[in-house]
Amino acid sequence: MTDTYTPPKVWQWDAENGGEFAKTNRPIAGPIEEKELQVGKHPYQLYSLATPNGVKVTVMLEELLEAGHSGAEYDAWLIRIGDGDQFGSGFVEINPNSKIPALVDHSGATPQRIFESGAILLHLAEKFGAFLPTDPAERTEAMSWLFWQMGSAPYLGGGFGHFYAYAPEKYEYPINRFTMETKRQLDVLDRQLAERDYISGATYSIADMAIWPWYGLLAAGQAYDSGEFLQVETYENVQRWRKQVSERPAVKRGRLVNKSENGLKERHSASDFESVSQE
Ligand SMILES: N[C@@H](CCC(=O)N[C@@H](CS)C(=O)NCC(=O)O)C(=O)O
Repeated sequence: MTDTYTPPKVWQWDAENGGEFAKTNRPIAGPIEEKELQVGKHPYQLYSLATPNGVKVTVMLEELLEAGHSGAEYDAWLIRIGDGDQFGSGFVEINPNSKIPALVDHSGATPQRIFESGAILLHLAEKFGAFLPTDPAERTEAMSWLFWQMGSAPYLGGGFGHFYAYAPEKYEYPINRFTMETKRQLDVLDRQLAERDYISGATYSIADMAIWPWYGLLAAGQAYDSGEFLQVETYENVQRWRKQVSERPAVKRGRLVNKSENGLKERHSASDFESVSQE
């Protein structure tokens, strides 16, 4: 490995050179093997993993159930992205983008696939009339923050996280660039939360559910072992909000779903949580 890299005229795929993600990073889409998905008895079938993008959806489903929407019962199936489960034919049929989370809504006349965590949150919020304000101005504000998260988190996860924590070698340029952006994003949230209890206003919404698993856990020092490096304690409003959200029973449960260690690999019933600690 040299310190500099001169790109060749034509990029070549070196399957062994993807660092920790060598098995999953691919320049092509589509399935690599025939593999059907399992289907349980509940209206919602979730295929996911307890990463920040996955947790958004399990928190939303648990919040809906906590709020008494029994129609939101779900089966959650584990997709091990490190083993390439997202490239199985059944998964690619429900998400041609081969990334978790993906949901199938069986509550209508024909099953409806939904991929992209933001689209899943919105689908469920509209279906149950919950966690999205009905006032048009408040709804638009919540949507702005939902889409802010979808556009911003790749700089955190795919940028900062990869170059600071996962890259096989550390380089100053990308670490500086993405640290700057990550701290700027934390400051955006900190200023927003200085004036309101939740991200988009006085009430907890799908905007909080989308943002908390990324920026809440980052602020808690639970992402990329980067708490001290980013000085996360200095974002005081983010700290107040992330603690408030993490106390919600549905958040505690949602975080445990599709977790291969110290959690529930699969979730098929509320009673499944009795076997694991929610603290
Ligand atoms: N924009 C997508 C991103 C989903 C995403 O990046 N999922 C990651 C896990 S957090 C994944 O499945 N990675 C597997 C891969 O890239 O092969 C969403 O919000 O749903």
